[in-house]
Formats: sequence, C-alpha cells, structure tokens
Amino acid sequence: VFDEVCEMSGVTLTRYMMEISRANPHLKEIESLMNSIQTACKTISSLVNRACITKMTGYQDDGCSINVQGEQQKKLDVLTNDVLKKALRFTGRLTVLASEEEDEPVSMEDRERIYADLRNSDVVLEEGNKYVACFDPLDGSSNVDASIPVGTIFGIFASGEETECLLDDEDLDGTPMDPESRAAKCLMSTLQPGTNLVAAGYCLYSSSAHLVFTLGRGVNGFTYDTHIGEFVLTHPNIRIPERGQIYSFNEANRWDWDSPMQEYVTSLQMGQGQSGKRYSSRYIGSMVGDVHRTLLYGGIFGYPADAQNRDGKLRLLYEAAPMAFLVEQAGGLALTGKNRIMEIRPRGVHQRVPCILGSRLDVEECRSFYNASK
Ligand code: AFP
Ligand code: FBP
Repeated sequence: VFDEVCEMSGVTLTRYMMEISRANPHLKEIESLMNSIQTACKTISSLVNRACITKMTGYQDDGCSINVQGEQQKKLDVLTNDVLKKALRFTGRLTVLASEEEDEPVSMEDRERIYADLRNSDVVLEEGNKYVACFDPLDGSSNVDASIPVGTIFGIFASGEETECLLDDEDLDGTPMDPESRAAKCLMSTLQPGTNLVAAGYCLYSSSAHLVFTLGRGVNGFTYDTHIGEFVLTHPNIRIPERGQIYSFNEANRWDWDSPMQEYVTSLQMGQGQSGKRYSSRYIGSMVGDVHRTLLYGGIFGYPADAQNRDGKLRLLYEAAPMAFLVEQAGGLALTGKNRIMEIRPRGVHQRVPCILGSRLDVEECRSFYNASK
C-alpha cells in the first residue's frame, strides 16, 4: 500500500496520511500527529520566511533565555518550540514531549486536565495508542538571521506502559502522583533507543520547504506548495545513492578529530579512497540542510568526536537518532564511528553522540578507518 500511494503524483500529505491510515488502522494516531506536525511546519516556514520583516531575528532579549545546554536562545527558537508544542499537545495522542528547548521532558498533563473535566460529563473519550515526541524545533538557528537554511527535526516513539498512568494524574495503584514521580516517568518514557522509533523526519526551510519522513517503511519527501498551502509528494521512496562524491564535516575541528577521521578525509581529498575520486566539500552548518543534500546527492555528513567534544556536538534523541532512522530507511548508514546510532540507549534527554551518516559505501569506508584503529 505504501508503494501504491507513492506511485501517484500530486498527492498531498493530508491525503497520503489518510490513505496510509485507512490501510493500516494501527497508524490512525500517527496520522493525527503528522497532521499536527505539518501544520506546525507550515507555521514555522512562514515565521522563518518573514523573520526579518516581523523583527523576529536575533536573540530573545529577556536576558535569561539560555537553554539547558547553555546556549542563548534565539527569538525563533522560543517561538517555534511553542508552535510545535501547542500543535502536538492537542492531538490527544502524546503522553510526553521532549525538545531541545525544554530542560526536561514535558508531560501532557494540562490537556489531560481538560479531559478529566470531560470525564465527569457525558463525553465519550477515545482510547488509542499514545506516543512520545522528541524534537528540535529550529535546528541550525544560529544561521537563521542570515537566511541560511534551517530545519525542524522530530522523532516519535510509542509510549511505554509506565507512562500510561500519566494520563490519569495518578499512580498505578490509584494514589495521586507527586511531581517528582511524574518527572521520572516522563524521563523514563523518553529515553528510548532509535530502534524504538515509529516515525521520524525533518522539515527543511530553504528555497522551498520540504517535509521528509519515514514511518519505518521507506522515506518520502513532500514539498510545500505555497499556492495551495499543502505539502505535496514530490520525492516518493527516496533512496540515497550507494556512493556520493561529497564530504560534509566542520573541517575547522580537523586537528582535534580522532586520527581515523583525519586519515579518512585526507584520503578523500587526495582521491585515494575506494572510489579513486577526489571528493568535494560542502558544509552548511545546519544539519537538516546537510542531511537533505546527502540524502539526495549521496556522500557523507558528520559531526565526529573530537578532542574538545568526546561525544561530538549533535544530540542523540532529537538530531542523530531521527536522522539515523531516516537515512537507514533510505538505504544508507548512520554510525558513531564503529557502532550503529540507532542502537544507543540514551542516558539523558540532551545527550550528545558522534554522528557519521550517508551513502552506504561511503560510511562503510569511513568505518573501516575506525575499525583499523585501536
Ligand atoms: P545551532 O542550532 O546552534 O545553529 O546548531 C546547529 C547544529 O546542531 C547542527 O544543525 C549542525 O550540523 C551543527 O550544529 C553545526 O555545528 P558547528 O557550527 O560546530 O559546525
Ligand atoms: P554551482 O552553481 O555549480 O553550485 O556553483 C556554485 C559556485 O559558483 C559558488 O556559488 C560556490 O561558492 C562555489 O561554486 C563552490 O565551488 P566548489 O565546488 O569548488 O566548492
């Protein structure tokens, strides 16, 4: 059914999800989440597009907007986080939401308070699968004032049993839940490895906006048609080329990289790699843009470990794992150097991880340098 839908042209994302969920009833709630995500992405696209006009560039000027990673937040970081949070909150399908811009995972409890009121009325509450969403609302935002491409990254996990009780504001044995237990359960349900992802994707805001995602059966890309206000299927069943000719790393960190990475990139520059060709360098410094190009043109992108940052820079839950899922679903590979990113169980919401992803043959070649080292 996925293939049948993908073969069509002019399919809007709304219709695509409708058809997918009609054929796969267990994906009904994912349809609702994807509809909210696409609405949020349209809104963010417009906010980014008009930021210079509406004076939304620059830092949040309340003087105290530093996120948990010590980064000063841009106005657009705060605003886009709010847009996504509100869009997802009212789907009724989330137990927990984690974001780069939130210190801790957020329970969807206030929506549930509304539901609690409804329980006392005659309204019938719909049951169904519940999910945990992790996102970076505006990745690459340090670039945004210069109109360089930025993006939204998201990953969706099934909600574990331990979080089901969050919905009732009480513990499994029926006693009211204290805030600390609630926070611990939110955290527990968020710390899942990439292999548990049920959906992941990104929206790139560039010369056009592209929403690219996977539901675990291949990757499809939709382009925002501003004339009709809809994302339209333009890149069905994306397959990353087996090998590319582009590498994409922040080479300013080169002398701090591990020696396998230094040797690998030198071999590409010299045309002494397995392909025998000299590679080009392309690095935007905005992961969504760099990954989008890598998916379409092939090659290798990464933020490896270096002497200053033993875990690299990219965050596992809302950058590396969703992108790894997407790239693997497109036929590529995503590694830390030797190991598969998808298999790492996070220890913290904002945990960083070395990330090397792209065309299968390129990433395998890079891994051979790590495997040859001790
Ligand atoms: P910002 O959101 O702070 O701009 O960071 C973007 C990012 O996490 C990722 O999108 C880039 O690939 C990476 O950082 C760029 O980092 P360097 O500036 O160190 O190359
Ligand atoms: P294309 O239009 O072929 O992409 O070339 C772009 C360009 O003329 C400049 O915009 C860019 O700075 C430069 O080439 C990049 O060249 P190189 O591939 O050597 O890095």
